[in-house]
Amino acid sequence: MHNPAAEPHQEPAGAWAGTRDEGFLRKMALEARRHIVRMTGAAGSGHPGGSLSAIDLLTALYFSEMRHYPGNPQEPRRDRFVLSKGHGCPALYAVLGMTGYFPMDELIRLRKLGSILQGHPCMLKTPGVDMSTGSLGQGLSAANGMALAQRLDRLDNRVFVMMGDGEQQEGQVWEAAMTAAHYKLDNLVGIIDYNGMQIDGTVTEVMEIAPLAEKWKAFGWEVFEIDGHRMDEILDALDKAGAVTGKPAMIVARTVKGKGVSFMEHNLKFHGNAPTADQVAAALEELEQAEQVLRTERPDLYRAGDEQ
Ligand SMILES: Cc1ncc(C[n+]2csc(CCOP(=O)(O)OP(=O)(O)O)c2C)c(N)n1
Ligand SMILES: [Mg+2]
Repeated sequence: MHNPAAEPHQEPAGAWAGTRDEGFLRKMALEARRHIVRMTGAAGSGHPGGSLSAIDLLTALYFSEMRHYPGNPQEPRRDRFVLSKGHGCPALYAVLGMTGYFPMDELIRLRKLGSILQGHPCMLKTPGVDMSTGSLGQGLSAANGMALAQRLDRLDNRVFVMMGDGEQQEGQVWEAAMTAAHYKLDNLVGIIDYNGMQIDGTVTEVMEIAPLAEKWKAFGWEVFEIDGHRMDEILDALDKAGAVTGKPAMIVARTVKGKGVSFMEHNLKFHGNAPTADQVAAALEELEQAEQVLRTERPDLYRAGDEQ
């Protein structure tokens, strides 16, 4: 019988794998934010707000937590990631590019005809994308299937899935929540990007989802509530989620839509609108200032030759 676990496999590539260096992760998140701003600006469309709220979490996943193989995207032992809030894909594309799944100059071709980087993630086009998403509410169901399959194959890899807070209003999410608990999927970790905003209003105005953590607990999940922009809290929650046995784990991460670019923060306009050329310049200027702060705090990260 075919047993993928018995096959030789590549170790994760790149110096970032498994790092706990918060300064390094903050540096990567800043770089990813610049890519998000540039690529949506170049595309003239896309979803910068929900990409910027998710990017610290995605940076921790791809540069620290996940076992993945950019040089061999189909490696059977890879952890899986499902971006259920598929419109946030500029964030995913940034970390996939930075960790080496494809050349960085692809990023600027976001949403172009024939590009490998479509407006929503496509598993047939983009190396490193394991599930096509964009229709909200479906990702957790797909992740459940992956987690069950990996259990059947006796693989020890894990499945991570990120959902939006507005997405919690989809009924399918709660069917999938029951399923994961019923099957005790402790190889599954969910993350909710709780930025308080959806497409055309706050989540509270459109359809309240609170008390969110309590709901997931009631559905049989172990729940961790964190600030989704603090690397220490993110790493700690991922550790704890990884240690949960007998049930799935959910990280409810409080975030800010548009985080890191002041005029995008809490601004509904940047849910689904790209920055203009002037706004791209202003955003990059702000991110450069943030980089200066980190450079002062952690000069070791910026020694000549260490620049990425
Ligand atoms: C089934 C479905 N309905 C509607 C949409 C259109 N849509 C795209 S993004 C979005 C809002 C999502 O809000 P949230 O889940 O909070 O995402 P975030 O704030 O992280 O961008 C909506 C309604 C969709 N993609 N799929
Ligand atoms: Mg939201």
